[in-house]
Amino acid sequence: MRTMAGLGSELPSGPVAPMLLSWLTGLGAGVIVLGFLQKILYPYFWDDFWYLLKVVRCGLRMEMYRLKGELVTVLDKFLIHAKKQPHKPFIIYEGDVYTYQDVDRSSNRVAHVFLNHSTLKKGDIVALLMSNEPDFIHVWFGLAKLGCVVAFLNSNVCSISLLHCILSCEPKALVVGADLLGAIEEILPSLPEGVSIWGMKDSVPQGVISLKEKLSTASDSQVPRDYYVASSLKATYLYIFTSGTTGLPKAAVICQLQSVMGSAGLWAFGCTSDDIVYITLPLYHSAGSLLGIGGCVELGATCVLKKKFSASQFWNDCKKYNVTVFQYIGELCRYLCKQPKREGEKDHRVRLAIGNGIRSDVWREFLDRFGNIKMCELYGATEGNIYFMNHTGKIGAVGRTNFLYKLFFTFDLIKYDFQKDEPIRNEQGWCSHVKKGEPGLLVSRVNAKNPFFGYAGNKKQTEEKLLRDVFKKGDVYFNTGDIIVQDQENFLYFWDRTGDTFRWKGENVATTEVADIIGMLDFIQEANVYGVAVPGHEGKAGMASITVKPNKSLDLEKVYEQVVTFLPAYACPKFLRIQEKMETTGTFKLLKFQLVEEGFSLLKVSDPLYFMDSLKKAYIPLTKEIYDQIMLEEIKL
Ligand SMILES: *[C@@H]1O[C@H](CO)[C@@H](O)[C@H](O)[C@H]1NC(C)=O
Ligand SMILES: *[C@@H]1O[C@H](CO)[C@@H](O)[C@H](O)[C@H]1NC(C)=O
Ligand SMILES: *[C@@H]1O[C@H](CO)[C@@H](O)[C@H](O)[C@H]1NC(C)=O
Ligand SMILES: CC(=O)N[C@H]1CO[C@H](CO)[C@@H](O)[C@@H]1O
Repeated sequence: MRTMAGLGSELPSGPVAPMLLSWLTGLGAGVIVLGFLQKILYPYFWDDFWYLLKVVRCGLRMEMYRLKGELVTVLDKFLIHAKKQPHKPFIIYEGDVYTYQDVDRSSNRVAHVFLNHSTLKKGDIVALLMSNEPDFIHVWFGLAKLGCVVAFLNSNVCSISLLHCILSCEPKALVVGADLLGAIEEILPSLPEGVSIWGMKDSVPQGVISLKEKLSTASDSQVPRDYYVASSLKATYLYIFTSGTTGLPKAAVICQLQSVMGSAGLWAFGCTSDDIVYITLPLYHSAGSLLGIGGCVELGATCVLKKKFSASQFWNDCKKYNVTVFQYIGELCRYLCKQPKREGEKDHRVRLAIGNGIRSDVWREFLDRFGNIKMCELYGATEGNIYFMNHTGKIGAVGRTNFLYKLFFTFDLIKYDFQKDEPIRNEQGWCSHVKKGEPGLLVSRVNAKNPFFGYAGNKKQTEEKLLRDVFKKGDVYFNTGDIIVQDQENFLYFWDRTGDTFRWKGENVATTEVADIIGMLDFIQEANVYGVAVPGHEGKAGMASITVKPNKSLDLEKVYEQVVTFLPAYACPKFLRIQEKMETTGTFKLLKFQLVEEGFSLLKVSDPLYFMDSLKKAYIPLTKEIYDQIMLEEIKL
């Protein structure tokens, strides 16, 4: 999920005073220069100025932590609020109110259970598989109180992919929500013996310990601070799974710095402790957890948590709980716009929405229909070291930059070869900048100020996200994999994603993962997976182009069964294309560019095409009739 968790950017290093000084002189000089130019050249001066001031304030706060050698983490902030405002609602879930004190005590209980009945200690990793519910936060904070690193598992992921995720982060324990115990039964025998498994239910399958039962007798007293005190901003805090650019999901390392910076997001957009924030996005992504929950903790605000987004209940919930802020992804706004019109749609207290991926047309329609809500787009990758916020109010833009911003975040847009799917290098081997208005690959310099912490236990994939020797020998850049355009006024627009992932329903789909699953079928020669644009949908729908082994025949039923069994719903290909032969590049990479261009168009593709019919639960031939219905947005994908 792209969020602003990548906000963790200025990690100060080197002598403090010169750094502070350079920031301040930089800012001071900038102010004077801009003052002159403002009226003619710089209409966004004040917007930029206030925004930068906040960035500077955040930077100074980090600097203070470093100076004093004492870090106030998100957990520390939570404990401060729990003491100061114990009776203030922190979480509202299905009508029940959990105050700051309630959550504090419940998380103490979790901590005590593990102290009492396990050998978990500071630095141990615990995987958490849970839907959005208060227990997610109780367990997360409870384990944080023991200094454990919690790895959030995507609750849509199942069977072998889930097993892979769990194994890849080498946890000492796995905690599973009541509603997800069924999902792990199948993989229980494959889990290593050293992993203890805890279920949030009274009756649990064999081999699982009932956390719920133990909680009922656990103490709710405070855990000593020595258990969790964070040694530095670079200390690992969480693992959050992302699909990077290739292969199965990977655990991105989230350190204290990123979590503290992420929690400043709501504040940076102007939220206060009086705000009531509606979170329907999954907590296992950084948007929901770091920005949403972390943001509420930072402010001491209230969060209305929803198990799952529901378009029909959305505005009722907002009215019922006096919601003032919500978090979105582009799809969410589109679904809300598609709901039948009702009376009094502008009659609510929502004033701000924070998220990403809303398209200009939806953005306009949304404002027209639901009233004057300030939409705050932001850009960033969970594991990345760069972020943008639209702090000026330009529809469609993900953010804005200027030379001052570039003092903090050294990023560049470089020329990209879309056919070969790699950055263009000149004869000397260097990359080059694109001109304004041209799409380029967003890369961000990795150095002490903008660190990249990589993926847990995965050197190879960490290395794959990095570009080296970009402009000069020895430089290192984080490859966001996103193509961005900067216009003449320095607004930044999201253009496309490169490489081997695409986004669908707010999740990243790694094409190699899908291809591997299909490739397991014995009649498949090769599977080439990519995303295709579909009218009226955010992101790209999955398409698998396959070739069948000689003397074998294609069994569509088996393909269907295979993908729905082993892949989360959002990753199942919506379309199949059956090719005779597959073209590869000189380096045997499958060629995708042409295939993506042709999409599922009956006019351009002569190969047989199939469509996943979710009602018939089968792949059916893509007829002219179905094709037209998809183009007219009459079929829900
Ligand atoms: C430890 O476990 C026992 C038995 O379940 C329980 O009675 C006791 O209260 C627990 N201690 C703490 C500190 O939670
Ligand atoms: C919402 O605000 C109204 C008016 O201030 C108040 O009467 C009501 O109790 C509030 N509802 C909730 C759930 O806080
Ligand atoms: C496919 O079948 C034909 C005839 O039945 C046979 O000659 C050929 O060797 C087979 N090819 C493979 C790869 O099995
Ligand atoms: C933080 C911020 O100012 N965001 C702006 C992003 O763009 C929308 C477009 O209307 C503005 O309303 C927001 O104010």
